[in-house]
Amino acid sequence: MEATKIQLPADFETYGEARRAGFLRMKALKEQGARVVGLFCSFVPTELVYAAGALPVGLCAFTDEPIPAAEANLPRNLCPLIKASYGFALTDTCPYFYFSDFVVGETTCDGKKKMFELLHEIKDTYVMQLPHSRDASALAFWRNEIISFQKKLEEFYGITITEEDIRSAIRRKNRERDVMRRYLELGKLDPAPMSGYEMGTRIDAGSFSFDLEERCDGVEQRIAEVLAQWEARPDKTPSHRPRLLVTGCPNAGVREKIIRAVEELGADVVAFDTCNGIREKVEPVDASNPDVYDALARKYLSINCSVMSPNESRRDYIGQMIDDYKVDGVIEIVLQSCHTYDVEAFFIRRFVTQEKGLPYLNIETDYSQSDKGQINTRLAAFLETI
Ligand code: BJ8
Repeated sequence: MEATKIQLPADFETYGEARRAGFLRMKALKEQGARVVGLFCSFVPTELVYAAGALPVGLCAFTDEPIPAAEANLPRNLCPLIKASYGFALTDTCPYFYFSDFVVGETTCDGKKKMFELLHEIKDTYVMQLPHSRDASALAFWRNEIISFQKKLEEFYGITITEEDIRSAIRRKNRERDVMRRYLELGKLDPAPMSGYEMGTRIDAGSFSFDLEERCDGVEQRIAEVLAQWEARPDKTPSHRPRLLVTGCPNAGVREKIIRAVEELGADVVAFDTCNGIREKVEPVDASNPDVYDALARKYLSINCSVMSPNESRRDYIGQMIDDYKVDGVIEIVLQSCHTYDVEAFFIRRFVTQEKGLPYLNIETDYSQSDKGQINTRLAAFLETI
């Protein structure tokens, strides 16, 4: 196996650094009167938040620091992401939560939707009722939920959101999706032009630069740099490092002990079927649809998260990614007590091993460091099978 060389750009910011740097920017924006809406999930149509002249901000949920406090009110055997989300609010240690005018939740998984009831006691938490299928009645129901969310924004801020406001936000968000998708698709190049650790971090950290256009421009610039470096590489032979696809739950809270670790062991993470990967970015909102709410409803219902049932489209998409990114193995990350990803892993494992003939590794973990050594051993053994 080739020596480990994770090349990070000189200006690379870790997720924690980007999160801290964003605090001051957010404080300054609030002092200038900015409207801020806190959220947790890819299903929330941020187009409406932008259309309201507000900034959507992803709330802190990716470290174990506030979990002990959260466990005073929540069961211990709950997903760490849910406990951290609530814990940060409870301990008042997430400035983004503090600066949010209100929070938007969604009925994705059972743990989250019940946690939002507790969260509402701390701050106004508006919950979108997400249907869990994609048939015609689900689509009509979700379209109505989107209209209700618009009303919430209008009433809360005392404004009127016009159709043109929404269409303009759709154009801006579609551009963002396109830029992020092109950045993530650099992983199709062989040898891999950058680390998966960088890719995932940059996507997550991007949410802390609140100017959408500036964020897009920064990533466009990084795409150009990466491509120029890749074209100029002295050795033109393909890499022998295993190329991995990571799928499953959001991975920001376990990125160091899984993604960074496997790259240090000699593999390249080239593709992400996750919410900080291409999952939400692959399909734009259809700007030509005359019914703007139908366009939003269709786009967001198509997200291949395991809370949807059935969810075959996730398998289809993973299969396509395996081919397009020339993947040699798949790692599925399941956060502890995440039942939907845990159960759906049965289909993903069978699909990857039997239909695609590739090795598959399932890692169930939480945000603690207690299983770091064991995970490292399993990752090393997994790479031996490729
Ligand atoms: S669209 S992946 S961000 S729901 S909180 S389901 S890990 S038990 S986060 Fe998610 Fe939206 Fe889907 Fe993406 Fe499991 Fe934990 Fe629930 Fe979770």
